Amino acid sequence: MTGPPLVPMVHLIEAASKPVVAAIEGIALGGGLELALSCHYRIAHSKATLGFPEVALGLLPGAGGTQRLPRLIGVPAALDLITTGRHVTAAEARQLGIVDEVTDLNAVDAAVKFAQSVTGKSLDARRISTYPCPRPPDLDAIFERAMQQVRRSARGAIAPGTCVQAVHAAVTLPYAKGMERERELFSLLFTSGQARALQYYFFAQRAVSRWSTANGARWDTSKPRPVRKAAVIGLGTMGRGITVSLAQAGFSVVAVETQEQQLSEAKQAVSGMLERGAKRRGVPLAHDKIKYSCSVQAVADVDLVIEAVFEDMALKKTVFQQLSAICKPGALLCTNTSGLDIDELASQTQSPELVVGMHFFAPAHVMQLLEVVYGPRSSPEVVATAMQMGKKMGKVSVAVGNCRGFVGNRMLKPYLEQAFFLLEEGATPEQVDQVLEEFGFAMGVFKVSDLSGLDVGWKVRKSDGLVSPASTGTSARIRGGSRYSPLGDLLCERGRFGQKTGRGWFQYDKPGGRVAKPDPWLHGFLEEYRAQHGLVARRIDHQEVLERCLYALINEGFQILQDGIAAGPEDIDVIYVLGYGWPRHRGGPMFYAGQVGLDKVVERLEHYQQIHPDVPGLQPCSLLRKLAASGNPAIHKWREVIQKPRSQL
Ligand code: ZOZ
Ligand code: NAD
Repeated sequence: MTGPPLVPMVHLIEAASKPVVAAIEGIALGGGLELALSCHYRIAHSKATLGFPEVALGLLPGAGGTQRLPRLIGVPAALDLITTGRHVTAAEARQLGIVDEVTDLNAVDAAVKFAQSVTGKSLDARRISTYPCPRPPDLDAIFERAMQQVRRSARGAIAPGTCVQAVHAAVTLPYAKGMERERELFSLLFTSGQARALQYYFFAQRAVSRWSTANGARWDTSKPRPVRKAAVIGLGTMGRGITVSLAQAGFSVVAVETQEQQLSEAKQAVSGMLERGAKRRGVPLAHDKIKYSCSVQAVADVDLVIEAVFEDMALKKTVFQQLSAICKPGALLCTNTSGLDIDELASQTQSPELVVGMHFFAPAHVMQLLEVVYGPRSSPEVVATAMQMGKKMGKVSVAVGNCRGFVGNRMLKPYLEQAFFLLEEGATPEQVDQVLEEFGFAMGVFKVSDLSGLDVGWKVRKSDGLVSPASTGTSARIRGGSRYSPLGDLLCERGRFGQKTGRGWFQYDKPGGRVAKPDPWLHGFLEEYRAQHGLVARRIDHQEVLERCLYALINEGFQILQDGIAAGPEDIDVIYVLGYGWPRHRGGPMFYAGQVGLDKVVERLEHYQQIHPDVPGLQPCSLLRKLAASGNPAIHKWREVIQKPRSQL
């Protein structure tokens, strides 16, 4: 590995005896900016964008960028740009000193004119590699802070910290030595699995926008309908965030609750979110976009409704019947259900082709994912409209088929189930979460459960007939012949719904609090539970926690592919990275499985299944076995092996 071929070119340009002026139009990201920094002058069009996004692909600017940029704009600004990959406008680039001039006219013409004006002037002071790197007095503190910052946000990704080391070399070493260090560090990143995972993920996220559905609708043939006014029904955990996302995207919103008290609490929460959004992220304040109402009649003239009432099929059916009667003809009726049958809801309406799932993720104003769930009767243009709405709200929309839990929550079920079983066998929520967070998840599964609300899953289990508080002995932990853990149900029976009640798997300082603290009450409760069920706690190592939780989730992912619910492994990976905080530098669960080795995943699942024969989720599914047996092919070859049900028609 000798580094990118751009290196000799940038050195030749910089060494030229004639002035070289970079004319920057459009985007100068990565290699483009490397090239521009090797020039003696830089002129940018006012609409140009500049930056070093390499860190997001698991790399660093490897053609001298880490050595030149701090020499040009100073260490703190260079660290910021290189470690975040942030893009800057031409105006900011001018302010930082990256470009010499900004023009609203043709940048090439301006650069030629500029070159003529500097002809004959010495270039000695224009070769950035010859500049001494500025050394502010608090240099050590700057690097210490930068390292702390990247450690806090990187969640195990190595590129940001390596970028800091490369910039450090610019300050501590002469240019030539610094370039050697940059090359070494680049090579380290290039050969790490993380760069491959991040590059795979980069293309996966683009691939999901070219969606297609099992009944033949496609991104390039289905035209979205115009939507100006939307409504949200139910302003709880999810409805509030959905309202904020819609208003911030410029839609007029009618927000509906059942009673004045809930409405006024929701209004206060929504206003807070809008104000923090404006303050922290510069999003325009959008209070005036929202009208609040306690009457569902207020949605009569909207183009699209998103229902976000309790996860209760009977209630949702009533709401859909009402909406079908009240809404104007052609209005889209969407549900934010976590996993109920979209088609059953569609059947309550006069126009089932207008019904589609718009499944947001908690916290809904922050998480970047939207699962668009198409039922067998959802029309192509309705799917296209929901997909486009997600995009307008700044989210990545992924089209998925209709089944229990769709893609994300269907995989979450066996993952959460393993986490419950681990508690029964001796683990604590903080231990399980620590292992998952060390792996790189933004939050462990128990913290996520507290954030979402334990009552959401409880309502579903109750309606499925799984919750039977009276049963004791082994039957309390068996349902339909399979192992079942009632732990979540027992917590809900005690009013522990998570963050919203201030108690769940963890304790919080108040209802609505966000800082999770271990709860001694829960430890005592788990001990009592184990004693009552004759379970003996054992020490469970990190590897077992990780393998059981992740491989059960991954196995379900393969089953989903086999069933044709997700179009491809990329869709699943994007859903997990953007919807559930899966570490991007591990590519997503399906990519990760390929990196571990599909045969190894099968072998470990079989191992755990032998120990827990009453857990069907540990039985490797046939697609996973088939792929493992065909020699662990690269992920882009999986489609050749996947036999989708539609291809058998
Ligand atoms: O930690 C980041 C994250 O991504 N966590 C993972 C969240 C996740 O996995 N969500 C998916 C839940 S599952 C789901 O939604 C599907 C479903 O159908 C569930 C059905 C029930 C199933 C239950 C079983 C599990 C997160 C983005 C949360 C925070 O990241 P940062 O710490 O970098 O963010 P900040 O501090 O910059 O804050 C950004 C905004 O997020 C708010 N926030 C942070 N922590 C929170 C939270 N909101 C609620 N609870 C928390 N614990 C924070 O307040 C800020 O918003 P604003 O409005 O204050 O600006
Ligand atoms: P929640 O209990 O926090 O809020 C539900 C709200 O709906 C309550 O404020 C309630 O007063 C209101 N409501 C009930 N009936 C109503 C009616 N007829 N008209 C208007 N409002 C009504 O629930 P939530 O967690 O926000 O979940 C809402 C929906 O979103 C559920 O279907 C859930 O499965 C789904 N979902 C939840 C999450 C999550 O993480 N909590 C994530 C994605 C999807």
